[in-house]
Amino acid sequence: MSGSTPADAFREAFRNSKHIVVIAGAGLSAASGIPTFRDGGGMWRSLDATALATPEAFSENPSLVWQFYHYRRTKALKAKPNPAHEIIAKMSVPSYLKKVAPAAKTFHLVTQNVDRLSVAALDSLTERLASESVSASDGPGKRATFPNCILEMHGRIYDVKCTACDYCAEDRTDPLSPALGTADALFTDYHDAGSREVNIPAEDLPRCPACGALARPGVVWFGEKPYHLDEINSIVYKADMCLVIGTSSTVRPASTYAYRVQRHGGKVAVFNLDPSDKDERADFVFSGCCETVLPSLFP
Ligand code: BV8
Ligand code: ZN
Repeated sequence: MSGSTPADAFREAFRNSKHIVVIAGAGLSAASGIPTFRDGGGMWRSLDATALATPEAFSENPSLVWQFYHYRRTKALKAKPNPAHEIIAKMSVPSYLKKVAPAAKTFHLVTQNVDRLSVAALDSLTERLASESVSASDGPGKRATFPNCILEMHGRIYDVKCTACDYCAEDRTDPLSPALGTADALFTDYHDAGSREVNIPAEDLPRCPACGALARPGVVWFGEKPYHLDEINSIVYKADMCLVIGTSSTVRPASTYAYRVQRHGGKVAVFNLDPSDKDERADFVFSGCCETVLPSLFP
């Protein structure tokens, strides 16, 4: 197309898409104040987050791992969705998506994030649309979104899961146990280099309300099986447009999806702050903050 910019070329490709999938990572929530995993050299007390997000770390030092998740839960509870979350939420509503992709049949968000901000953005959008549809006398009820459009493949930070029985439920209580609040107070600055570590006895860590055993955060750790794998595989198989937003694409299997879409002829658009060696295979690369780039592409 003469004189078209990369943005025009992307919008044109997006317009012709039928099955759209977004793969999101920590960069999507950065503008909401949620630290990413690999920026700034160590997310918490300069400890490597990926060394804490393992079953081994938890069985060895449940007190430290719970303090890490207490810190992240507290951050997430204060966080609000940002404009990038809101754009993705709008894409989950057929009436909006049809405006920018008239041929679209399905939309899915596969998120590596556990902060639930994408769900919060979609909930507030559908509530607003429902109230508008009531006022426009279309009758009550939420405007439909694409079915099962958000897949939280690494779990949910507010879920509390038992280490012994099959109890697992959302609990936004903060702190989850008084001892976690006290320990937190000892670390005014989370960059504290892990010194003066407070060792919370297991009996004062979050316990399962059903059987009393030690509870754990309901997230997927390294070496554990992510959620919704089969569903995600069939979504990826059918997708003809994949947006990769705010992820270093270092964690498998999430990092494999974009190029599986491309391998069967789909397009890949990367939205990232930092360039990554995988970008050269993308059809479109938009460098910058997703919370400003996405609204500029989808006004
Ligand atoms: C599995 C939940 C198989 C917890 C997370 C060797 C030994 C053992 C395992 C492996 C191994 N080699 C490979 C593996 C597999 C392993 C893996 O990939 N390891 C990596 C480290 C090599 N994967 C697994 O173990 C997975 N499970 O494979 O199971 C299996 C199958 C069947 C049955 C049994 C088992 C499970 C992985 C899940 C781990 N849990 N999180 C928690 O959150 O605490 S992963 C963690 O990393 C987060 O979910 C995070 O989202 C994810 C990926 O990181 P990113 O999201 O990409 O974040 P990052 O900071 O890296 O990057 C942010 C990006 O955003 C940057 O590029 C930055 O520039 C950009 N950015 C910043 N600001 C902005 C921005 N972009 C745009 N706008 C901005 N404003
Ligand atoms: Zn239990």
